[in-house]
Amino acid sequence: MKQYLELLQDILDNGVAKSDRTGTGTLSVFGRQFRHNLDDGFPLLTTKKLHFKSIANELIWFLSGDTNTRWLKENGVSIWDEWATETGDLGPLYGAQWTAWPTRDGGTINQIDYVIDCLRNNPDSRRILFHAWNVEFLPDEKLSPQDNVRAGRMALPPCHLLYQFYVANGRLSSQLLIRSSDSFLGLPYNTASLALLTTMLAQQCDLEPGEIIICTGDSHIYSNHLEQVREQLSRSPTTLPRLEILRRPASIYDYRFEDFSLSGYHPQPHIAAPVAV
Ligand code: DHF
Ligand code: TMP
Repeated sequence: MKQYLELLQDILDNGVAKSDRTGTGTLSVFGRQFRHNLDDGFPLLTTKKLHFKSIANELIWFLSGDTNTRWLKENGVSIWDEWATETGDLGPLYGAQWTAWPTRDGGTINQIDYVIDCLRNNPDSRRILFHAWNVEFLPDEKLSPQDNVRAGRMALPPCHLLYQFYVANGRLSSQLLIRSSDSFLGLPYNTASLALLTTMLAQQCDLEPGEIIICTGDSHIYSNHLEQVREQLSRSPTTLPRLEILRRPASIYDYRFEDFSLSGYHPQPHIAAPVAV
């Protein structure tokens, strides 16, 4: 995860001060990429403690098609609370678009089923991807997340929006486009989540996990994360943990948090930072 720390340094060195929707202010660079071979361990930061349970349960929740925070809360995850209405609704964001993209005849398309079918039956395809940028439901930037949800729109437009997969030599690789990357808070989650999804899909499709590649568009550090970033950059990464999946669930939709066993995760202490809403 040296490349992640290099990206933070790159933003500090080359970032342009930009205003942003939340009024916080950022240092920002555009268009960066890093990759990680999953043979080298599970990419969960060791230079600060991350809450793996939040990452795994968020992914399970996306795959279930749920867009209400109730299940997350019941399972100890609060990372979406700030954007939800008082009833927990977030509008038709990730889970809805991944598994129930609406069609013109009133039906839905499950993009995850499509990806699994391709990986099993047409692994050389160059079209193995799913995405969440459904323009009809994007929020109006002038409204609050909650008012957008009340208007039938997403609370936030997708940040991690295009997932593409690639099979060669029996190994499954993935590439993710993140259009807007909160490099201190969001990016470590997005990286671990992509690694977990890739490992789960590989298991379901009798493949070995290969490489993950993360491409970030607006790659920023919020002005109120600078101290935290410097603290993190003063630390040295240690050995990555290993992820084992303890059983083979019947489908990609049947994973539970208890199926994941993370060993050898010995991170340095958590570094708290405020999230820009
Ligand atoms: N908005 C912004 N400005 N940045 C984000 O990263 C972000 N991410 C969203 C929704 N909106 C966002 C969803 N994902 C945290 C991490 C991921 C996330 C939302 C929030 C976060 O606050 N992480 C804390 C600990 C939180 C916990 O595990 O309970 C951290 O220190 O990593
Ligand atoms: P924006 O919609 O104005 O780009 O704001 C979204 C913010 O949330 C931005 O800082 C990026 C961040 N973010 C991530 O980095 N990763 C995520 O998974 C999510 C949901 C948001």
